[in-house]
Amino acid sequence: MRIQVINPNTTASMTAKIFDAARAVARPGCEILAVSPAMGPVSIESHYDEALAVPGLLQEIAAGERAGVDGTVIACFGDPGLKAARELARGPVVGIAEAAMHLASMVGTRFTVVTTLARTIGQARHLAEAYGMDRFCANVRACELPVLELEEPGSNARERIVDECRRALAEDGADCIVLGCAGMADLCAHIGSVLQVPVIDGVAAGVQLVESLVTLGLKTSKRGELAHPLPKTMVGLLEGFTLAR
Ligand code: 2AL
Repeated sequence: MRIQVINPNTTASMTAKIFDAARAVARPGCEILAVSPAMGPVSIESHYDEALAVPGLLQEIAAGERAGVDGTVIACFGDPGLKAARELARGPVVGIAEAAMHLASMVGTRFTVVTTLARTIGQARHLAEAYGMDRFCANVRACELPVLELEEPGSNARERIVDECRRALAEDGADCIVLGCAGMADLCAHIGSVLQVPVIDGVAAGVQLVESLVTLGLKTSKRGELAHPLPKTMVGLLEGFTLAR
């Protein structure tokens, strides 16, 4: 089985970290292909970033289809371009926010999402509602940590995230934690061992869910809304995205 894990931002160190997290949970015989787009923002922490990350992400989805991957994980907590990716892909496509929230709902009764900047709180709340997960979501909290600070070796990011998780347990009534950024994947085990509650990293959750779907022979439905997009001419900068008949 081959699973493509796409980091929708263009920061190579984060893609490498995501690869390590995916590899660590992949079953024997499962090959992980970790990629990031050739164009787009270096980090995704606004709606603008998210919109501009999607074209490069869809290029990687199309490349994965040509390469015949069995399934895909979109490794950014905003789950950018998820439905569009499902239209292009035959295999299952899972976003890390949907994966983490669903798994959290199965190991606890109320989770808090701990995200990077406060401006990303609205998107996490929106996704929880869209996935029907809001009734399990106690709160969404931010550490006011820019995504790329997670890539700086000397930063105090880990301590700040642990502190915010502690507040989530003390003040929100949460019994588990969902990490709100793919760049936090390497911190999951540490935070779990310090806090002694389930801590869910969406990258690991997404890989495991896609593996399960592939093992069960479940692909993206091509009947109705998620059918391949219609042939269409694209103009200007997006000319290369034209879908031929
Ligand atoms: C993310 C993420 O997972 N990747 C990225 O660039 N931004 N999430 C976030 N909450 O900022």
